[in-house]
Amino acid sequence: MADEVILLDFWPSMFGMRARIAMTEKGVHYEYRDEDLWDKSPLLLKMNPIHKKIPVLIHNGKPVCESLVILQYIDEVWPGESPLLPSDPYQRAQARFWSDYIDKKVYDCGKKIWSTKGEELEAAKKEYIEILKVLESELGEKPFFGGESFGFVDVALIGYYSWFPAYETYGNFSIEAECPKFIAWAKRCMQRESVAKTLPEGNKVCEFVSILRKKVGIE
Ligand code: GS8
Repeated sequence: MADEVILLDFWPSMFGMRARIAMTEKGVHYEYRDEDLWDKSPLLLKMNPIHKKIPVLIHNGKPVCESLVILQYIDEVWPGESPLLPSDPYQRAQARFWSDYIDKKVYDCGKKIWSTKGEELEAAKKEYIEILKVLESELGEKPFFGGESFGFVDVALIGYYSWFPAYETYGNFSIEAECPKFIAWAKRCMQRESVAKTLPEGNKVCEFVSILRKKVGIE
């Protein structure tokens, strides 16, 4: 019997993008279901009763929650010809370390850029650039975070790139001017079909962020 794979997701989510990119890379056929996060489906509440968040991957009826856990699961179930995680235990540990760094730093700081004003916004922009500079130094001269090929950390990080136009619009700054190496890496990732097909248009994300700003009362 063929695998049944369903992804509960929400189109602007950089967490959901991780699962979409990984499954496209692996050629996994899945059913995409866009959730209304302000009116969550009974299926989402049933499949992720702990956090009630997307993304949730439902594989033959069984849920897997948390995007980095989903990413590792996809890599283990469908290793294919090019696994996302390296085989060397030390390199694997490094990939997990940097994905964890991304989760702890990048999302929250990005959120501050579109949801604050004045001094708080200025501090958030400064911190965001510092975080990207740390990532740039980890990337070094390599084309991708794991080395020569597109891998785990690239998948974990690239979704944020689709939010950059929104950060730049509402933060009134240029990320490319500050972090050209980071942008060069992002453009390299965008050459992959899996990434280009998955990331939403920057102006669509800007429109969505404008709605979020109204919701949090900043616009
Ligand atoms: C984060 C998922 C998340 O924040 C992961 O999967 O990596 N650590 C988790 N999902 C958000 C949408 S994207 O910002 C979500 O589902 N929010 C709904 C809510 O908080 O009610």
